[in-house]
Amino acid sequence: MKNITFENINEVRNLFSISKKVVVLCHKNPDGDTLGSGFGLYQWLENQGHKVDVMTPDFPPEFLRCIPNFEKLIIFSQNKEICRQKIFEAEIIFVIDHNAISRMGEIGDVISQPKGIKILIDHHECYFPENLFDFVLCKPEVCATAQIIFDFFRMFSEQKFIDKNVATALFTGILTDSISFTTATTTAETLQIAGILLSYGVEKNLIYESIYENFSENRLRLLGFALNEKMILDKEFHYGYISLTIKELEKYNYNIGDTEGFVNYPLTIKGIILSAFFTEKKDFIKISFRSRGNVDVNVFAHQYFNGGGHPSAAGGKYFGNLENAIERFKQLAPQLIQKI
Ligand SMILES: [Mn+2]
Repeated sequence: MKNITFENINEVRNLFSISKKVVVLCHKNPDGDTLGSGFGLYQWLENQGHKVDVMTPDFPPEFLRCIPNFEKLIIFSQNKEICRQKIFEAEIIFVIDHNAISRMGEIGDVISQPKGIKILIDHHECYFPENLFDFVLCKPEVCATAQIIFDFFRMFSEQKFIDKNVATALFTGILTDSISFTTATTTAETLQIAGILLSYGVEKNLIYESIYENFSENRLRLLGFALNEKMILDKEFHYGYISLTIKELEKYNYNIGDTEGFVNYPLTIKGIILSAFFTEKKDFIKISFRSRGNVDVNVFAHQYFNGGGHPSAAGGKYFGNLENAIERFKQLAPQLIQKI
């Protein structure tokens, strides 16, 4: 495994000197950053004559259709044989915006087998097995993988292959993962890069509309219900949480992506520094965590809830019922908060 640097970028560049078959693997429950990064890379490589396929383990939310070439996404769970074949035939495999096998869904079962050169580009803390990747560009301090992808293009000095489609995809990734340029990890460089991307003609109004003004009535009513009836606050320990059962989700005709961002609401209350959002799934409880200041939910999710992510935004799973998941969280949350 080698970290990609300016010193060895030629080694990576040489891999692309002739047309290659490339597969780009995005993470499960795909979001704007993994798909924006994936399709930015896709268009940039296609513009240089490479043959690229972008895959995810499962379906993305419809509002990400603003990402150019979205319709070319191949869903692994729907096309297992074709995907396996493409992954095994690929000369280069990019893993984008994730590095834990648990984020790869069923692709995780095959990822160690193919012979293709594997390149990881990511902004999560790395827990992957040392020998899985040939090249790694991983910067946990950067707000979005899409920003790192842009850096990667700059290291290549091949900015001429950036076009409006590339810029639109990367802009979407940075916009969504930086929560509209508000996270602590959003820096001057983030805004400079966003500015450069806009100069390629990105229609940011269309992206905003697609992502933030494209909700169903059911989604908004579900949010109302979640905030009004299901949000619990513990003011002593400065945390809040929301939980939703399968039944409640069904009542509001839940669609993939509908609860995106719900976890952020408790954190908008003065004095709350830790938020959790529990969703009941068929076989487990899905949990998202958000925090402020020095409350590290990445380590928390990793230690206690089979997950991980970033210090202020992470996710995990609990294998058991919803009540027990919440109970476990309530037992552990005060310690996490008292630690700081
Ligand atoms: Mn990301």
